[in-house]
Amino acid sequence: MKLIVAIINLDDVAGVMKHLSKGGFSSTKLASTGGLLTEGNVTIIVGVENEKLDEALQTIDKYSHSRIRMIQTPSLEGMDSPPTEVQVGGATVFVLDCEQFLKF
Ligand code: 2BA
Repeated sequence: MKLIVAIINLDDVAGVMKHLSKGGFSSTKLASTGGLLTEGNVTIIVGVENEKLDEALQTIDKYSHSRIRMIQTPSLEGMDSPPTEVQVGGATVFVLDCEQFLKF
């Protein structure tokens, strides 16, 4: 079994979770905040059987979109520096081996 930990844009999470659920996947949503932008995003965790991993990852990929954000970089020696573009997302995904899955 695998545990997917996926960091997703707030605007995409409803679509991702709806389609995971349609595909028979259970998921849990946790509020999170990006370290660079310090904006809210969402982390979802999904426990999946090994043979269903690709299907779950494809669903997360399909319903997560990338966005361009502007960030203000720190000024140098008091001079204002222009805002810098960063591309955020689609999803940032970690796949972990899950040793045990228990429900009591
Ligand atoms: P943030 O930390 O707010 O980062 C937003 C975007 O800023 C990132 O988009 C990336 O394009 C850029 N960025 C962040 N840190 C950077 C760095 N040290 N050097 C260069 N560019 C940097 P994404 O890569 O799509 O990440 C979206 C969100 O996913 C991140 O929001 C963070 O919450 C999470 N994330 C990304 N990589 C991670 C990692 N290795 N570990 C934990 N969380 C991660």
